[in-house]
Amino acid sequence: MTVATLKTTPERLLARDRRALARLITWAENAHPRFPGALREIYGHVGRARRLGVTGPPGVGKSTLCNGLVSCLRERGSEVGVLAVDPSSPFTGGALLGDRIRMESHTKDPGVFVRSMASRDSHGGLARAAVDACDVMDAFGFDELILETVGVGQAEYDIVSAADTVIVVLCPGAGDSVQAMKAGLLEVADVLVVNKNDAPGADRLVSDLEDAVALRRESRDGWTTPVVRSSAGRGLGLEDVLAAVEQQRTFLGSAGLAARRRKMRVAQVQRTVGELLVQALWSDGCRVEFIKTALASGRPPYDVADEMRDQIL
Ligand SMILES: Nc1nc2c(ncn2[C@@H]2O[C@H](COP(=O)(O)OP(=O)(O)OP(=O)(O)O)[C@@H](O)[C@H]2O)c(=O)[nH]1
Ligand SMILES: [Mg+2]
Repeated sequence: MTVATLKTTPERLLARDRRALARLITWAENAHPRFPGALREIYGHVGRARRLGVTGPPGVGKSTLCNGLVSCLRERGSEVGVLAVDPSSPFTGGALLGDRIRMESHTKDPGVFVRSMASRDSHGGLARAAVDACDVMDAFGFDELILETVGVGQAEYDIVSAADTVIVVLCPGAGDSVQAMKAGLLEVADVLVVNKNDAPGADRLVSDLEDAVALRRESRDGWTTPVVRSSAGRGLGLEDVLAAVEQQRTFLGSAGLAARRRKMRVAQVQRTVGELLVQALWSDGCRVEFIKTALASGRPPYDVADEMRDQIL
């Protein structure tokens, strides 16, 4: 049976039709009403791909690194899907364009698929859209998924928690690296990469990070986060980064991986339940009227909120 004779978009995705792949990711991005049904059809095929999250402050070289990692993975025969997520838009159209240019070396390779996603296009919840897009790429049949996110905030935690392995990229000379440490990016890192190893200050940053890792009271899953150097711009250190990722995968093992993924799914369902409840809650105009009346009578906002909660539960 050819792809053209298959009827539904999910069927075509499973037959490895790229147009279906692009369309389903758009559905995920737009929270299209047909997405949950489509996911139901493909969900049995989700779970084979390894998911690598790459995050860090703006401009440290994440996209350049991802581009290099794609090349290495392709040399090993893996097919790779890349999702570049940018929570800080609408002002970063340029950054996404930059990502596209940096990934250009792979655009003619049928074993690589690159997609950008920005919050201006995602209807509520970039983390939700990112997880859904990963599921779609996973079901399509990529061996490896790379999820690049920019920034250091809560949105990145939510997004990278969809990954099996998290790489945090820093570079010397950026105050942002210190910010990243303060913001707790270190805590989510399975592998720390000091990119722009060719730039001044790299040695200092590496030793600072090694100290920080050593001081950390409890490492995630008992794994000691390695600090790896790269000069992605010059194509150096990429194999070292991948080797560190592979060591972490071996360390995690299948049971550790399954545990992480379970945790990710629980968080996903919790988030979704939250969204559904909020929708259901405010779709009933009476509740808003109740709030208005209570406030008009001079009651403090927290008291009104408490009463409403008690009424609902
Ligand atoms: N010196 C040096 N520059 C690099 C290296 N890797 C990347 N760069 C440069 O750093 C700049 C930012 O690179 P990107 O790969 O776009 O960084 P990014 O972290 O993806 O940036 P955003 O997605 O905008 O946050 C570019 O000008 C790259 O050429 C490196 O190893 N050494
Ligand atoms: Mg980038």
